[in-house]
Amino acid sequence: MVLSWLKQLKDGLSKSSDKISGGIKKILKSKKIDEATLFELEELLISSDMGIDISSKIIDELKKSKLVDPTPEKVKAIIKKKLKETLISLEKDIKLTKSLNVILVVGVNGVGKTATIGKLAAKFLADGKKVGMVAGDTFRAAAVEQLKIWSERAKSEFFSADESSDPAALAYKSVMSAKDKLDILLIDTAGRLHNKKDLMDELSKIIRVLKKIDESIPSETILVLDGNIGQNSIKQAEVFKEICDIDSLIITKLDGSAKGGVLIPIAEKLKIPISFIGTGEKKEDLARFNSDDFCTALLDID
Ligand SMILES: Nc1nc2c(ncn2[C@@H]2O[C@H](COP(=O)(O)OP(=O)(O)OP(=O)(O)O)[C@@H](O)[C@H]2O)c(=O)[nH]1
Ligand SMILES: [Mg+2]
Repeated sequence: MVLSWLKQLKDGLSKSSDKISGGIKKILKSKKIDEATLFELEELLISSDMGIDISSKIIDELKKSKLVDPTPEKVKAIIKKKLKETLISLEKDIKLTKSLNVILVVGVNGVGKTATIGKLAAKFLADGKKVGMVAGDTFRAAAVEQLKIWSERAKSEFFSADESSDPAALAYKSVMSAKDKLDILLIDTAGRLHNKKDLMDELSKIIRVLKKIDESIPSETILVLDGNIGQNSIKQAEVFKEICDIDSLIITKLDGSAKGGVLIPIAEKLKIPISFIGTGEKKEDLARFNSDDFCTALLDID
């Protein structure tokens, strides 16, 4: 079980790990660590988008280590140790401490909010929870249908707007009817451009209305970011941070790029931890963010 789960994460991150692992092997052909190899290693780390700060810390550590006979395994072990020191503080579990846990999922268009909700629901269901989904993207009929399909897959309750097309009203009604019935309610929201004021105002309204039921709702707000966008995500996130208290990030589509290191500078700059990462389109392709597993997969360590 544990092995297959790690293999799945490794497969999901294989574009990044092929690049890093293949690069390390090539650089270490000279079997020594000198200024030139250190320079190449630093370039390689930076090219995975993990950021200059952490890359230079790793290089300092490699210099200090004065490795005799530097094999890729030994070098990867040093990189992992240094990476983990940073990543461990970015781990975060979604809290499920309430009788009804309302999870609001936000982010710009197309980052993977709806798919991530489907994947989360499948995980919670496997843990024996009663789950509901709210189609808070009330403008697009296709969006409602897309979430409905995920809810059928994950055998979850489904809430969508009838006569009212106001997402805040739908969110309110859904929470009221899920009380005493469900453990978790996942609220999907319309993808919004972070520079469109009216849509951002609508999101504020959803939050305001939820807080009227109980100040502690939503119990978790998750910002979904597309790992392919790289550090531009930071700009998006800053706008969302102004209107919601973001509890954790979910970084998706890490399977699609060789720059899987990008979550490090994103989470560090934003000072928001990471709960899950998305590594594919299937319902299984969502992994709890664990620094040890992530480093093992990113560096392709046995
Ligand atoms: N490869 C890959 N694709 C993903 C991942 N997560 C989501 N996708 C795909 O990305 C596309 C957009 O996902 P959605 O879930 O519709 O994104 P959204 O944020 O809800 O989009 P809007 O509702 O338009 O704002 C879909 O084709 C998903 O299958 C991932 O981790 N990896
Ligand atoms: Mg959507």
